[in-house]
This record gives sequence, C-alpha cells and structure tokens, in this order.
Amino acid sequence: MNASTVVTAVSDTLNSETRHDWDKREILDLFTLPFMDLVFEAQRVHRLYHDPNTVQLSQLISIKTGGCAEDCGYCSQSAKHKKGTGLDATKLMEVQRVVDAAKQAKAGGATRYCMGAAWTAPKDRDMDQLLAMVEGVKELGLETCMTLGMLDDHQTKQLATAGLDYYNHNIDTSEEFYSKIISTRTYQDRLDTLARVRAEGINVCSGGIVGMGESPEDRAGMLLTPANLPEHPQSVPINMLVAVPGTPLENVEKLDPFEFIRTIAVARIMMPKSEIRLSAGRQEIGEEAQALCFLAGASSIFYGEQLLTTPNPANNKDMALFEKLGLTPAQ
Ligand code: SAM
Ligand code: DTB
Ligand code: SF4
Repeated sequence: MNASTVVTAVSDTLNSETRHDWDKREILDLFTLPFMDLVFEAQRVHRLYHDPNTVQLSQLISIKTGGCAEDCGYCSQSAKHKKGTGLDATKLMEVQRVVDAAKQAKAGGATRYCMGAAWTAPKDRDMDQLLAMVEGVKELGLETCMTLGMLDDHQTKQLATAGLDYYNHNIDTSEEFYSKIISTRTYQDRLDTLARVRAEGINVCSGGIVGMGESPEDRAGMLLTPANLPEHPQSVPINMLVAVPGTPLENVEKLDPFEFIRTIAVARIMMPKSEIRLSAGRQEIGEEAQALCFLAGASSIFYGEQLLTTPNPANNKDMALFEKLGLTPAQ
C-alpha cells in the first residue's frame, strides 16, 4: 500500500463505525506514512470526537509502593530485580491520606484520580480499605481509577458496586514481545482481567509502553490488541519507558521521540473515540515533542509532579505549556 492508499483507508474509517478488525500489515502501513501525512490524518480523526484544544488531567498516587512479586522488566517496584532499585516498600495507605491527597489534586485541576498499588492482585483483606478509597474520592466529585493488578470476579463486582469509574490494566506491549519483559504472568491473564472489568461495566483503561527495545512490529502489535477488543478501552495510556536504574531495562537504547509521536497518532486513528493519554516520559521528551503528541491526537495527560515512583513535570510547568499552546484543561 502506498501513502495515498493508506490516507484513503483512513478516510474510509472516518465514515464507518469504529473498527475492531485491524491486521498488523495495515497498522505498519500507518506507522510508515510520511510523518506529516500521519499526524494530519490523526488530527483529522481527533477533531471528529474531541475538542482539539482541551486536554483531560488525571493525577496518580501510589497507594502501596514497591515489594511487588511480579518481574516486569521496566518497573522500579518489582522485588525480583537483583540489582534493586533502592525503593522503600510501603504498606497500603490509610483511606484519609488518599482522600486528602485527592482533594489537593482536585484543587490543582485534575478531574480523575488514579490509585495504583504494586501488587500481583489485591488480597481480599484489603478490599474494604480500597472500596472506602473509591467512595471517598468519588464524594469529592472526581472520577476514580484504580490499578491493582489482576482481579477475580468477586473483587471486580465489589469495585463496580463501590462506583469505580475506570480500571487500569495495561497489556504493555505486543503479544510476541511480552515474554521478553514479564515472565510471572501471561498476556492472557491480562486479557482475562480486562474482560472481567468490561463485563462489570467499569470503563477500561489499557495501553502500553514504547522504548523497551521492541521492534516496529511490536509497537503495531501493542495497538492491535486493544483496538481489536470487543470494545475499545475508554482510555489508552501510551507510556515512553522511564529507564529506572537497577531495572533490567536501565540501559536499553532510547527510542526516537518521533516514534513515540507516531504511536500516539496511530492509536488515535485506530481508536478514534478513546481517550489517548500521553503518559510516562513527558519529562524526558520535552515541550516540543509533547506539542506534537497533542497534534497527533493525545487528549489527556498525567498531571502532578510525580507519576507513581518517578518524576513528572510540575503543575506550573504544564500550565505554562498549555498557555503557550492555547490548551485548556478539561472541566
Ligand atoms: N501493579 C499494577 C499492574 O502492573 O497491573 C499496577 C501498577 S503498574 C506500575 C501500571 C503500569 O505503569 C504498567 O503496566 C506499565 O505500563 C506502566 N509503567 C510502570 N513502570 C513504568 C516505567 N518505568 N516506564 C513507563 N511505564 C511504566
Ligand atoms: C499507566 O499507563 N502509566 C501510569 C499508570 N498507567 C498507572 C504509571 C506510569 C509509571 C511510570 C513509572 C513510575 O513512576 O513508577
Ligand atoms: Fe508489580 Fe505492576 Fe510493577 Fe509489574 S508493573 S512489577 S505488577 S507494580
């Protein structure tokens, strides 16, 4: 397929319902479009369903840090990395501390609060505390999101009943590359948790990471999985690896930021109605690359000076960038 055929294919998708039948060849053709054509098409799709000058702000908190039994090669919080990342493990945070921090996030302008725990899966004995967090944060008028690892049927029902709005569980990368990064749980385990979440009517947040030494085919595969689910995830976070010292990926070759921007553009074209979140890595790629991510269809960011364990741009820096670009935070 040449560039103009691909552009026609994109135009066709504009006129149809969202697609769930992508194949890898088509996705790779989108990735290899001339950069200007790709970003232009992505922005055209973006404007169909999103206000191009508005960006949604989600804020993260780590409610239980470190000591995780999983071995995700990118993660500062795994207890399996031999060198160690120097992170102190903590217990599950008290509900009031989480609600107080959420209040501050709301005052700073965030509309969604994402609570993350370094677990393989939550323990049943922790559920009451987690449900109280959902209820307390919701009462502030914030959307709630949690990322706690794998869920069973009962836990998913409990979270749905408490009113959890979103559950984040990333597929992280392509099915083919996955085993190079994680050995302690399978790709299918992740898809099973996503299916449970969807079945309970909780909005799905699922995306991945680029810059882990994967191939262009793997980046295409990382988008193929969520785009071909029965329903597109309502949120798709696209992370650029934050290379944390002491993790197996600490010295992986840096990915050209243009490939990150292309990944956002292709995600926008494939999942036109979803929130595409410009996630980890904003600090590293700089303001101009972030502006291109917004042009490529990113509709959301993680806001606040800390992600889970690594730094993120300070609020005033982000607001200065928004000012320069004429962007407004979503209300
Ligand atoms: N423990 C839970 C789990 O893995 O399902 C939830 C928290 S986990 C830290 C959430 C996601 O953050 C990961 O799936 C991964 O996509 C992303 N992430 C973690 N560390 C990262 C890093 N160093 N750079 C970029 N993204 C990262
Ligand atoms: C997601 O896709 N990215 C966020 C959130 N979901 C939980 C986490 C990014 C973590 C970056 C590394 C850290 O701060 O530990
Ligand atoms: Fe644990 Fe989540 Fe980190 Fe994997 S990504 S090691 S599951 S905290």
